[in-house]
Amino acid sequence: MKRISFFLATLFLLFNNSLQAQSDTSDNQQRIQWFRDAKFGMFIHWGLYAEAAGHWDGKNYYGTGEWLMKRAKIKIADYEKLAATFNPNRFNAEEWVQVAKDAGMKYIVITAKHHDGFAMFKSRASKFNIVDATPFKRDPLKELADACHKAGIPLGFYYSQFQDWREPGAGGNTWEFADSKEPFSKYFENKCKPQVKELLTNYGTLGLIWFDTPGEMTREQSMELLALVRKYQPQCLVSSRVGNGVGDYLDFGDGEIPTRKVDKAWEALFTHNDSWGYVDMDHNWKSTEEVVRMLSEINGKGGNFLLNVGPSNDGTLPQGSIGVFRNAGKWIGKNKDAVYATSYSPFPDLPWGTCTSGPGVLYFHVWLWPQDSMLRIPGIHANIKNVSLLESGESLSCEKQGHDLLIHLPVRMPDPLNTVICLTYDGTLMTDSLQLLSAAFPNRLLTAHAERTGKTSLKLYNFAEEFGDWKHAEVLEGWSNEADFATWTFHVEKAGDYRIMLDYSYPLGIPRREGVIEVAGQRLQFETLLTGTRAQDFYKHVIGVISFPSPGKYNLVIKPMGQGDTFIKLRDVSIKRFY
Ligand code: FHN
Repeated sequence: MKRISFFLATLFLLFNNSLQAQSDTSDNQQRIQWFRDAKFGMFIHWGLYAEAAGHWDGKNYYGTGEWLMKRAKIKIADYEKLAATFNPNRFNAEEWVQVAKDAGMKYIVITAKHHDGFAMFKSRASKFNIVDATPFKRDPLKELADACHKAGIPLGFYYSQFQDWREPGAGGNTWEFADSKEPFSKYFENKCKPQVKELLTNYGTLGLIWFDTPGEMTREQSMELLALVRKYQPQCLVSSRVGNGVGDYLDFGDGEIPTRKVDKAWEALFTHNDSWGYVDMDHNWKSTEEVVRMLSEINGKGGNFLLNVGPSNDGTLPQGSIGVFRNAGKWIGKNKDAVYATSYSPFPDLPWGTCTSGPGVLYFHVWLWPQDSMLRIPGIHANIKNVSLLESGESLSCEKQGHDLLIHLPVRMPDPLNTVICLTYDGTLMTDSLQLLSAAFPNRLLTAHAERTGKTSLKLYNFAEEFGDWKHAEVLEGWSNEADFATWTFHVEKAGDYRIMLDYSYPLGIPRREGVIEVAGQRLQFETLLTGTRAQDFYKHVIGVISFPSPGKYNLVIKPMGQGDTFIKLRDVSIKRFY
């Protein structure tokens, strides 16, 4: 049975690559290739909101800073007073570009105009811009464009094409223009398109335009913006947030990493703390370890990691970001072959880290080091030439065990952030599509990988206490009786006892339900715990221990017992060897 799955997996891989090549061809591979190879970019949210830094009228606004005007319902006449004191005279474009280069970031995207309508560039379409309305009087986007061109780093401009809280016809200002009858077309023709044209014609060659929150725009309007970009800068990419399925590459939700492999070029984007714009109270920085592992996880799924920094009102980057970015860059510098111009992993989810790939080469990114120093590569079939530590080049011995490969590792983990192992091979690579249930590490059965039966459905929930720190959960729901269930199929590495935990939400106020997990001829019954009132109130419920009598392939089924109206909203299934 396993042999057949190899064949199917290989067919999938070849077909998938042909799809990828086809989608690249239709996307004009030459135009998109630099983006596919870049893997890591710097997002910069910088605007008038940095002057407020999360404070307004004696009140502190926690969460994302660039939404201050909306969250505090600040009138336009009051908000624009910020411009009178906005003077970021410590701004140095070359310093910023150097921080990006030292971080290993291969492109930069900066906010030219965010939802507040303030242009961070000289604009004839609106006097509410940094040159005409502030004592700074310089055009920072021009200085940044010159620095990027000098450094050979593609520059992109973020433009909020639907929301503009100064414009009655644009989206977003519900506190001053709630009754406005002004058509969107007035803003679209008089400000949006003229400013996009200014960005396309006054700042030299651009790598991309990063449109955002398309709102109620029509497909025709999204296409008009694409046409504008193509007219003035045919090589310039357009992000999918131009709206209506238009664009050269996919941007996922804020803070979202897809659970499935994605064919088109795509980007995952994250704040570095919990805010896109500068908030002087927000010091919740992601660590170098988190940044490095997120980069590898995203690259292992074939995407780019766009990591944000929010400069302050004096024009400097927060020290909390500079240090982490620099250290992440040091790791990348030692492992660049495993990062840039790689493709996604040919394996199902790996319990100890992830994998990136290239022609004839696999890079295993390992951050959970096996206690027995044996790294199991599941379901691999290839004519292996060499296995080594990428950074030192030290060769490692390995041995086949069935369809798996066991690599003998050093006892001590060479790089605790993420140690990369390089495997080179000849000819074709075949991998098994079955996930390995590891005996050495905790295992996650992703809801997206379950086979769903009956009314069982999968839904992506997005949660944000405040914008900027969006969290996401792909949830199995819709199931209510025994005809509705979810099935996972996996390969157990070693016989033994394993503990199962379900991560789910089940609201207060409705009767508890019973459920059952069926696997290896055993049944684990459970009664739902009441987890809370909000959709994001999840709970990790340890259900029990099951025994796998031997290594091999198993199906695990989860379903409600009896009849009822609802059941759990399941976010995750964790299985760990029970010692
Ligand atoms: O509303 C914006 C937000 O302020 C920020 O710019 C993010 C970055 O992806 N985009 C929108 C929310 O998704």
